[in-house]
Amino acid sequence: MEDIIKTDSNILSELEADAATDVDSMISDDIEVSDSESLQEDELQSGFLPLPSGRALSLQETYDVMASENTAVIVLVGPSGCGKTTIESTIYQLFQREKLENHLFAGSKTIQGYEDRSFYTRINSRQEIATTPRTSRGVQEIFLHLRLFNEDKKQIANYLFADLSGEEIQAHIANVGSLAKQMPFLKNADSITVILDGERLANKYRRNGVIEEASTMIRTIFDAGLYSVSTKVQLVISKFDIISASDDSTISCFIEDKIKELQSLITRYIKNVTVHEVAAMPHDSSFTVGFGLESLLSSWDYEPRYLHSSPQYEFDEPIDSEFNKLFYKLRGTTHE
Ligand SMILES: Nc1nc2c(ncn2[C@@H]2O[C@H](COP(=O)(O)OP(=O)(O)O)[C@@H](O)[C@H]2O)c(=O)[nH]1
Ligand SMILES: [Mg+2]
Repeated sequence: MEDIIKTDSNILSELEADAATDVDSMISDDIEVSDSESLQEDELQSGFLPLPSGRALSLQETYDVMASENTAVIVLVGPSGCGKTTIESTIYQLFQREKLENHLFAGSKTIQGYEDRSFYTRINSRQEIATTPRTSRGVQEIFLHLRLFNEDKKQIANYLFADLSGEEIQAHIANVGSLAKQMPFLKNADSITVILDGERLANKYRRNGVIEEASTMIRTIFDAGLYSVSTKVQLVISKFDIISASDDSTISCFIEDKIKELQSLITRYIKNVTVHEVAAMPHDSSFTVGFGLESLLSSWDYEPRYLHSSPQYEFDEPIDSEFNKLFYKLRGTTHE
């Protein structure tokens, strides 16, 4: 009797040992790693696509976004140092804290692009002397991407931002044909956002230059026919904290007059012009970070030209079917 019991327990422990080896081999990292390495090589050979880098997108790469969902293309123009990159990266950073004007962050294909640009201007640190790096990039990779959910309209819209310095535009001024050819997205831009450097506007020796540069840029773009009937223009006075700190009424009178002149210049081409005072990264602590950016964001709102999906689409089936819930989720809307 004792022998039988012994034998049984021997069998049992053998079985346990076998099972343990199986589990060991199943969870062994070594085997996993070597398998997956050889698999990866095979996959690469059969032409697998690399993962997206998250960096700024090329024009080619924006087509996927534009073809799949409603998309607004926004081109920021202004001379180097006027504050374009700071406006773009501060908007992204503000979304990490809260919603902006009923817009909720719903993703970005260019997180790395934003992080690169935000590195020097973290709003949490609010550096005394903020040092946004000169935009360094491949000529092709110029679009930053935001996907936002509009709570009021219950709609998802994509925003593609390109910033062009005066110098880049200047380089094409001599040949209007080349401006159209090299920057075809300008023609289809939903918004052209002209940035006037508030720091230079606050300096009476430099302020005339700001207005001259802006009107040259506006004429260049519009004379080349790079706009459509639905294009909107925003005139943005950046670094408004500096203007406000100067406390000089002649500056505000000058700005008011010149803005009117620029507005009437633009309305020769298009009607939809708005003016915005912005301090994206104020040095003066009496201004909040991102001052004026909410109103600017609203002015960029997507307005349908070609509808990708009908926002009011209704189902015959009961609303709570699992399929419908999935459909609403994919579409980026809720069913309320
Ligand atoms: N005082 C102040 N400085 C700003 C503001 N926005 C940007 N700047 C500074 O202006 C400089 C140029 O900004 P940047 O965004 O790189 O200009 P870009 O060349 O047009 O992209 C940087 O040193 C920023 O810190 C602002 O709202 N207030
Ligand atoms: Mg820049």
